[in-house]
Amino acid sequence: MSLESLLKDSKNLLILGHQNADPDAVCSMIAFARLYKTLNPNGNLHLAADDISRLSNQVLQTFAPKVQVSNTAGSNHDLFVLLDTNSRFQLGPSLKNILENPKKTIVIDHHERNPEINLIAEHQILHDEMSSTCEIMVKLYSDLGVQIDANTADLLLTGMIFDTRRFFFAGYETLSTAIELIVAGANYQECMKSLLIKPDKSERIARLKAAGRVKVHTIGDWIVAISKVNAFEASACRGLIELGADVAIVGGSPSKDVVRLSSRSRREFYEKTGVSLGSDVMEPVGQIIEGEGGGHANAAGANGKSNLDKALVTSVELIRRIVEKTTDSNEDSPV
Ligand SMILES: [Mn+2]
Repeated sequence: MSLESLLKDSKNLLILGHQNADPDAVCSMIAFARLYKTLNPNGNLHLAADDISRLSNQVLQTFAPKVQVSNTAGSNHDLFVLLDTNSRFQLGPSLKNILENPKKTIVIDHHERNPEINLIAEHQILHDEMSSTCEIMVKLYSDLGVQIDANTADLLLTGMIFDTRRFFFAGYETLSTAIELIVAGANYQECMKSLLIKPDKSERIARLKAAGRVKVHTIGDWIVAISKVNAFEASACRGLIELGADVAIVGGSPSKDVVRLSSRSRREFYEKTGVSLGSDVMEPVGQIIEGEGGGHANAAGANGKSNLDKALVTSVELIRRIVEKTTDSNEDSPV
């Protein structure tokens, strides 16, 4: 069945975005709601996401202050649309059990395909070559012959700017679509502005404190920054990376018997040294702080009870050992 007839036949549509819905999710949800109302003016619809991000709230305030995104699903829906996600789990705790019937479910997404997608939805509009769900939305409007109004163009362009990191990840197709939206009436400057957000005061103070207390270690050509702060450790790590570190490790002890560590590295650091912050650093350091650690190659953390200083020193030593080993073996090998 075509998307057009599915939408025309539905009397009560539920439009879902992923948890902590980002601007791409929220903006594509609104655009889809408007597409539905154009094709089916008498239809009812409900927008739901487990929660929406602070930045998405700001975008809504700017372009669609009257739109309500609920954290509950409502009832009696005869059609479900999942936007910007293709997994049940991503819907979050309050909505993950809401999907009933794959025949009544549509997934529209640009993320890597979920192997279980056929169990969720019979109707799939998947474009992993596209920058964002908002970009897919532009294509759907054009396929269905519906014009994009200026306000919807603002929303869609904002979602695209967000998901492409201000067009860092963009090519010919994405840029042409952005131009198409500007021609439809989107105000590029307003879209950019809606995405500028100042972190909370407490978060900015934590980042500045972390910068003030930083200890800098150089390992080969790499700069490893270590610091201590008792709140927003992950944000402090990102701050230190922005200042110039290749690796940042920030630890804190916000209360007695609580030790937390957060770490971040540049992608290039992992690619060239092979040091994975999750398995090579935070996992072993988790034991030192009498807790557990892990995570990804470029972003990892650990939670425990004690030995914060020892953990920070050990983190640097673990990194040094691997980096020096890889450098040695590179020097040994004939070019
Ligand atoms: Mn997205």
